[in-house]
Amino acid sequence: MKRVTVEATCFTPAQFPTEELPEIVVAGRSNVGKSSLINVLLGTKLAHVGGTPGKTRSINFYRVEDGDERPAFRLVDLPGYGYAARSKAEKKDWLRLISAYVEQRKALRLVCHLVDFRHGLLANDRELQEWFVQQGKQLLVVFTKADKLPKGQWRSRVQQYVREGLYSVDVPIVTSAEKRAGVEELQNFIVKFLTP
Ligand SMILES: Nc1nc2c(ncn2[C@@H]2O[C@H](COP(=O)(O)OP(=O)(O)OP(=O)(O)O)[C@@H](O)[C@H]2O)c(=O)[nH]1
Ligand SMILES: [Mg+2]
Repeated sequence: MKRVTVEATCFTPAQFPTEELPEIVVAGRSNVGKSSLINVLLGTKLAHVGGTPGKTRSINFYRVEDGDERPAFRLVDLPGYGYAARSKAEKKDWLRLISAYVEQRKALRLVCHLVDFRHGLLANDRELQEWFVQQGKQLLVVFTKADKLPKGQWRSRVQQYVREGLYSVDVPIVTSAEKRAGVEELQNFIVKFLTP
C-alpha cells in the first residue's frame, strides 16, 4: 500500500469527503487496536494510537493508492465504542457521527470489524454486527492483539468464536499490529475484495 494521504478528519458529517472512492471502514470497541492496525496496513504512523480508550474522536479518511494495477480506495478509521468514561453529550455526538456515516455512505463497501482475540465478541460487538447487517453492510471479522495468545491456540480460538456465532464474509483474519502478523493476509483480502 504505497501512496497514503490523510484526506479528512471529520467531527461532523458535513466534513465527510465526497464519495469518489470505495471505502473500507475499520470499526470496533475502543482500544481494540483500530488505529494501530491501520498504521501497519498503510506502513505509516498517521493514525494516533493511545494507551487509554477513546483516543480517536473523529472519523479519519486515508486515501490509498497502490500503483496502476491495484484499485485506489479509502481506509476509514472510526472512533471506538464502549468507552464508558465518555460523557452523555460525547456519546450522543459519537452516535450521531457514526450513524451518519454508516447509514448514508454509499461508498462504504466493507466493514472490518476488529475484535480482541483474547475476548471474542462481547455484547456490544454483537449489537454492532446486528446494526451493520441491518444496514446491508458486508462485515469481515479481524481479530487483534493475537501476540497476547500463544500461536498454538490461534486456530482453535477462531473455530470456537465462529461456532459461538458471528457475521463475517470470510474466515476471520487473525492479526497482531505489534508483531505484524496477518497484515499481508488482510491487505490481500482488501485488494481482492475491491477488484471487480
Ligand atoms: N500487544 C498488542 N497491543 C496492541 C496491538 N494493537 C494495538 N495495541 C495497543 O492497544 C492500545 C490501543 O490501540 P489503538 O490502536 O489506539 O486502539 P483503537 O482501537 O484505535 O482505540 P480508540 O481510538 O480509542 O477507539 C495501544 O496501547 C496499542 O499499543 C497489538 O497487536 N498487540
Ligand atoms: Mg483509534
